[in-house]
Amino acid sequence: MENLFYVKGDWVPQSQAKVSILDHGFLYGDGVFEGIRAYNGRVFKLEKHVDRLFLSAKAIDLQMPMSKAEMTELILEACRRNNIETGYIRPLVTRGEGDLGLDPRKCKKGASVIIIAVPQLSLYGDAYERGLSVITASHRRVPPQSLSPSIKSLNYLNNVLARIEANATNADEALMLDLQGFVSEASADNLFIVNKKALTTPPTSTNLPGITRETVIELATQRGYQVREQFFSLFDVWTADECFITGTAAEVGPVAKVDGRPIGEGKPGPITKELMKAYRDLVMSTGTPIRKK
Ligand code: PXG
Repeated sequence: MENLFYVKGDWVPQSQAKVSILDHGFLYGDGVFEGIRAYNGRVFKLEKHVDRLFLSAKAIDLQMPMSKAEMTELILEACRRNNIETGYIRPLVTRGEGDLGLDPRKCKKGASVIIIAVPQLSLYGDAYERGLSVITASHRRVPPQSLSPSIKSLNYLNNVLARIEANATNADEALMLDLQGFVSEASADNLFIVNKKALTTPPTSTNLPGITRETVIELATQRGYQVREQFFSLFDVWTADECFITGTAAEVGPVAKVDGRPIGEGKPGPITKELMKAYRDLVMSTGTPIRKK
């Protein structure tokens, strides 16, 4: 059975799901999106993802064609139509079809809403047991002075380029620095370092305020770990006791190596492993039910 996607008001099989080549999402990356996961018949942190989608839209002055309640219901419906108990959901909202000019006023039909939902998503495979190998990308994260990192926009070229650098050295992920040389985040994940039972992650002024990041801060605090949000440099990563990335797709991903240097003992550290388990337990036991009981 083919996946069914929501495309501008209709539910269509994946092979027939299409948008106009004059859609400004395609022409200019002019739009916003979310990456959401469902576990065990529930959508994890659905409200937070819908809130962030609407904030991203607001920030780019994109008029959402529906309410948050309607968007929430559509995401749940996408799971139901695809028989998803555990899976990945990708709502996208583009500026819509316009002409070849940049001017958003040309997109007279209004925003295009698309919802992709697929059962399962496997990311790094066995890398979770051995730990991820990460490199530092040579080019810098687009600075907040140019584009707010809080906007989850359809323009990910900066991050894709970082990923290409990781691929070139067979690394699993790429770390990005800000213009000042402080650590910002990975290509699609936030980053934490651990030293003597204290966690540090960069402030969100230069990276996406990740929902997994926020969740991990809560889980770590509940477990008595100190969590600091402050800038740090590559020295602090290379010499950390432990390091991990966080993201909806990656969950809590242990980092074993950065730029060829082993982190700690070069394998997932004990606090990282504790948080990986705590995160797993939380995603498996909370969330918005897909089906009404
Ligand atoms: N930073 C960036 C730049 C991201 O795109 C995160 C951090 C983590 O945020 P959440 O809220 O998910 O904890 C993201 C996540 C993927 C994928 O397939 C993930 C994202 C975007 C595109 C692809 O892993 N966003």
